[in-house]
Amino acid sequence: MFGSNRITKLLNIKYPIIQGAMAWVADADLAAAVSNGGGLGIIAAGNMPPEALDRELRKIRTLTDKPFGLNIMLMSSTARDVLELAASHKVPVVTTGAGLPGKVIERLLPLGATVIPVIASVAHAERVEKQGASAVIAEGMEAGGHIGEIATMPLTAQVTRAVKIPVVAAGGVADGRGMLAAFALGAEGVQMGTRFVCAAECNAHDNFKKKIIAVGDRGTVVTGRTLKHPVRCVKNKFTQMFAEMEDSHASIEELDKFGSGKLRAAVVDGDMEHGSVMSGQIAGLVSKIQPAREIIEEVINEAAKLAGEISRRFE
Ligand code: TUI
Repeated sequence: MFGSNRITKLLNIKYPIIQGAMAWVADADLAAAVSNGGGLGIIAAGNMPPEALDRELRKIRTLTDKPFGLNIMLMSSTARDVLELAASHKVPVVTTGAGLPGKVIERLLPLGATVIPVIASVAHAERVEKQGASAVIAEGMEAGGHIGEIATMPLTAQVTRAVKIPVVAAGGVADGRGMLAAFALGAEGVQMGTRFVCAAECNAHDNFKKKIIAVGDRGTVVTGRTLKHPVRCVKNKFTQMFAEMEDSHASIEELDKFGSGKLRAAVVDGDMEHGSVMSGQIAGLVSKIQPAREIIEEVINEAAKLAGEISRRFE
């Protein structure tokens, strides 16, 4: 129930839905499930040791013959190794986040890879377009994890005006209504993270999934603004303590030390109080665990039905 557009053609996928790259969460199992469901699954390298990432990249080829992506978190000390693994494994699509992707584009474009940076401003979108990016993911501050300052609606509306390459909207999208809203603003695809945490194939701890299902619209908070590194997480003891440390002007070193290992604690150990439970503001809309394929089909069918209803309203 979806024709095709520049994003489906560029990525060679059925539906223009990309799974958000979530460190510790987005492994070969989740990415393969999304790709097999007609979207684009993404393995998040995060801070993964290169040997572990090498195993995930081998594994995904055994789980799907569909296109998939790899995300390079540019702030990570392993980003260079990840880039070389993307090259040696001939990963078809590479997304980048949390930094400027010039070197990634320079290295991978000649190899025929599709490079799609996540951007959080118009200036950054224009810059990566000039550098040769194939498309951009415009991620608003409704998203979970490390975020920019602009909300998805104004960001998407302005980025789609500013660049010629296709734009994928991210942050605050978890259903067909959100997808259609993004398309109304000129996006040609959406990226969803929070909803895919609750995919049946996602290996995140059950406590994490249950937490996403339990929280409402006001369940998340942004910490790290004083570090110029804002991160959105579910409100808990960890975010409360982090905010208190920021209020009392703790040093970057102290905050880094306090934050270290907390995402793993949430995703792997299921510690919902002392872990960093990264989630988007749309968590309140996520109500159940379902196979990735079902999530994708539900979103597409809802968007298609709603598009018809809305167009009739304007006749
Ligand atoms: O990267 C993300 N989201 C992330 S990365 C991440 S890993 C992490 N682990 C532990 C603690 C903290 C983070 C969790 N979530 N999204 C993509 C994104 N990129 N959002 C914002 C940006 C961005 C911001 C500034 C990209 C480029 C940029 O460039 C400005 C500059 O001058 O560097």
